[in-house]
Amino acid sequence: MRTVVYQHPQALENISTHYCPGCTHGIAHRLIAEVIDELGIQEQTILVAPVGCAVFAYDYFTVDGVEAAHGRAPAMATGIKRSLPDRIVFTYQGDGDLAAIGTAEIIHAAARGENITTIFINNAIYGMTGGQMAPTSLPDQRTTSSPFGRNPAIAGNPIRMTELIAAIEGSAYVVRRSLHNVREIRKAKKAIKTAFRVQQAGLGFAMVELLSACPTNWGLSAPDALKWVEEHMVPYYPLGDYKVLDAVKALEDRE
Ligand SMILES: Cc1ncc(C[n+]2csc(CCOP(=O)(O)OP(=O)(O)O)c2C)c(N)n1
Ligand code: SF4
Repeated sequence: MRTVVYQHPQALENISTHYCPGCTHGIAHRLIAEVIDELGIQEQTILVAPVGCAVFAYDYFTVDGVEAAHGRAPAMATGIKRSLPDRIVFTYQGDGDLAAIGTAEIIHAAARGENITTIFINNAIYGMTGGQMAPTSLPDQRTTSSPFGRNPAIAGNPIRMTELIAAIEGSAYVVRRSLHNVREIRKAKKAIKTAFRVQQAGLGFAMVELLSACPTNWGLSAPDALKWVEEHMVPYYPLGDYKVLDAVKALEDRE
């Protein structure tokens, strides 16, 4: 008898990505694709891609996809979902995209309780444009635009988007997970699945933040970057469930 231990997800193209070695965008893509396969929603899913390193995400998923201008993904997803309510619509956004130029879009999509799913990749830096400080960069974090470390007195404090969105009345499911080890990756997949199921059940806005690594712009090896996530990001951005409506809990209980 043959036991299948590895299979390429159908919802992901079987090609190499342009991401740097050790970048966790690839892990996030794989988890989303596995969830799409398991839920059997490949034909009805539409991805709204961001700017940033994931700008070509639509090249990797074998689902329909569109590209939004910087930060506008939740607005575009809103329009698509309202005109095609039978589709499963998700945005995939970095912290520069979601927490800088797109702050207004994500807050108002949550406030309206849009029935869309957002996967928020927080790597504490602008990856694509050369490693500048992002709203999520940690105090004292060195970036190309804060070479002496982020000084909150000058640059302001990092924004904890998950806590912010969870406080908004329209959101239904808002959680933070991490991709720095296998145990956390498994938890992340479960949360992504719940976030898609929330949309299937019509329960409203769902967001999963994933603490992620950018070894290239952090100037670290791939293993050290994962350690940096665990040792520096997790304490500042605690993992956990920040908003789970009772109706969502009922969904999880049925699983
Ligand atoms: C309207 C607009 N402003 C600025 C840019 C430049 N830009 C492209 S990607 C990016 C940063 C993206 O960082 P993030 O969203 O954190 O994603 P990452 O690259 O880290 O995955 C910026 C500032 C742009 N493309 N469009
Ligand atoms: S620059 Fe950073 S976020 Fe972008 S692909 Fe490379 S490691 Fe990933």
